[in-house]
Amino acid sequence: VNRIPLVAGNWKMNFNHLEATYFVQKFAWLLRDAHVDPRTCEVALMPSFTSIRSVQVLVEADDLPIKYGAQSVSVTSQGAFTGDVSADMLAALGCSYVIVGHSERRKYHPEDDANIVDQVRAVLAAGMRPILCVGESYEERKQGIELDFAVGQVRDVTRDLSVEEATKLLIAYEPVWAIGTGMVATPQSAQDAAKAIRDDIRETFGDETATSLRILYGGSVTSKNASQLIAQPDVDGFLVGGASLHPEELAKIVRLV
Ligand code: G2H
Repeated sequence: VNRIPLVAGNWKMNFNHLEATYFVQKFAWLLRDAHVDPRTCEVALMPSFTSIRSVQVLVEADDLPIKYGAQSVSVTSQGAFTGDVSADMLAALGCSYVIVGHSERRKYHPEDDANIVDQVRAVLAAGMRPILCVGESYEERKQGIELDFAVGQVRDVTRDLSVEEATKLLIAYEPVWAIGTGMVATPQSAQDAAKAIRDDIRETFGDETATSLRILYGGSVTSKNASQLIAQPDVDGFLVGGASLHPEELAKIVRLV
């Protein structure tokens, strides 16, 4: 199976454009020092909207092996939508990825399944790739229905996609109880969820789409737990939150992948 792993730093609402610049300069140096090869591990940063341009300028100036993207996107393409940012605007900045349906967006914004499907479509139409986030809360895990829940979330969003669209998708399995808590999922439960998701995608979209689908794990990933998680056959990389705010720590995780 030839799935190039992806380590994506989800900065959430951290770093203004000057801090982002400082981070990228330091991080790029660390990647170079570690001889990170983008053909064997892809690296991406997901800054706030206000910092994307700063990241782009540095990446393009030095042809850095760093991709970047956004943490959310408007479902409409343009017009009277005060405060929104369109997929075309992000694509024009050279974004490769957009996180869609992160649990923090589902919680603090009116992002329901219909909105998330529309975001996925908007991202694809603009030529970028969505990273769809799913994952159960502590309640569902207690009831033992975590796999059905995560698979159900994937289904709710993917059911109307074509095979071509589904093939461009990435999925991040992020159990809500593990987000920012220091309580990382065990390698086995990350594997179980990733496998359940891949099996379900296989059923709906066929073997080729399922085999090429990259499934990331997210939730309290650090350089201490990354090795065991990435050793799982269906875990193809990470969406890293807190640990991605420290260039040395993020570079360490990249080196382990
Ligand atoms: C989960 C993750 C990044 P953290 O939200 O998306 O954050 O690593 O801080 O748990």
